[in-house]
Amino acid sequence: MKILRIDHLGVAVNSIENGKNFWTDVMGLPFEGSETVAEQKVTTAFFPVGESEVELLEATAPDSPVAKYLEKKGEGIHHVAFGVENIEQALAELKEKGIRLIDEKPRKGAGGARIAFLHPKSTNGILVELCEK
Ligand code: CMX
Repeated sequence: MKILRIDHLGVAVNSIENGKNFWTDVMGLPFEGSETVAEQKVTTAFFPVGESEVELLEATAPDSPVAKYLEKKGEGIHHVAFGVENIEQALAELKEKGIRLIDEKPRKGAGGARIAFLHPKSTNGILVELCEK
């Protein structure tokens, strides 16, 4: 498995509209636009930082994973995404090593990326996303 970079940090927020000023006006990051990923029940907004990005996540439905997270923990870092060269190969290797996969096969994420999540119980309590662009 080849990890290329930290692709993005996913930050759960109650409202992108209210949350984005900190990242633009205070931190000085550009706002790259937002996109709703219907399959994940989230709206995302991206703020590039070097070769990585901050991704704000707002739930689009009460049963969204992000809505559940906000209810339980409040706003904060929701996941860390690693860019990989070959996501199928990475998932096969991690499964072989006994890591609990949330997604056995990649699914569609924001920006046309192919993504898959690893369960926090296998990863020191962090929701890890693999992402191939
Ligand atoms: N980070 C760390 N731990 C998390 C977590 C997160 N984001 N979400 C849940 N957990 C923990 C819970 O606290 C819980 O721990 P305890 O058992 O110690 O209490 C455990 O994981 C299981 O959580 P749960 O509430 O019982 O189960 P959920 O139904 O909330 O499912 C998870 C959790 C991770 C499997 C689910 O949220 C999921 O499939 N996430 C992946 C998809 C996703 O988050 N999509 C949104 C992002 C979209 C994008 O970037 O495009």
